[in-house]
Amino acid sequence: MLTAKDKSNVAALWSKIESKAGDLGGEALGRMLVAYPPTKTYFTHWGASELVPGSAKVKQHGATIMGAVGKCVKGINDLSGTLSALSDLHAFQLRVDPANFKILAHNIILAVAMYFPGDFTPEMHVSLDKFLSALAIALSEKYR
Ligand code: HNI
Repeated sequence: MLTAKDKSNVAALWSKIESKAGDLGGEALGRMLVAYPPTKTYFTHWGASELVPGSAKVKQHGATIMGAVGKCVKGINDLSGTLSALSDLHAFQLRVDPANFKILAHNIILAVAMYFPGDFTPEMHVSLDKFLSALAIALSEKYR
């Protein structure tokens, strides 16, 4: 469960990283595709040349994902409601195995640590990890 402290940590961290959120998302998505190659199967419609770190599609979609993460920072008290439509989309149209949400979350944490090493204290790490875990659970809700 996210404590009040987790929520304030996430809000504080987000205010620092928000202006770079698009870059962070591209970094995280590009790394996910390389380090966890089965995740590439969901993006084959982009074509092989785009399924690499730094491609236009990866940058653009990384920014899209982080836009949704930003909405979740604002909607942290109602993640299920905030992610309801996106959960539907991932469950019934995109058919993404929800196990992958944790893999992307791991890569987002990694990218935050890379870009903001000074702000990535152990306390921020644990709150960000708990927040992204809660986000992944909410994004999985429509699967059942
Ligand atoms: Ni995800 C599309 C948010 C995890 C595969 N995804 C989106 C969109 C958002 C989004 C926003 C755009 C929706 C729209 O067009 O209306 N995705 C998120 C978030 C997470 C996440 C917040 C977790 C933190 N998605 C994942 C994972 C995979 C994934 C882990 C697969 C491994 N998502 C997709 C695919 C699309 C997508 C595929 C469609 C891409 C496209 O080409 O339009």
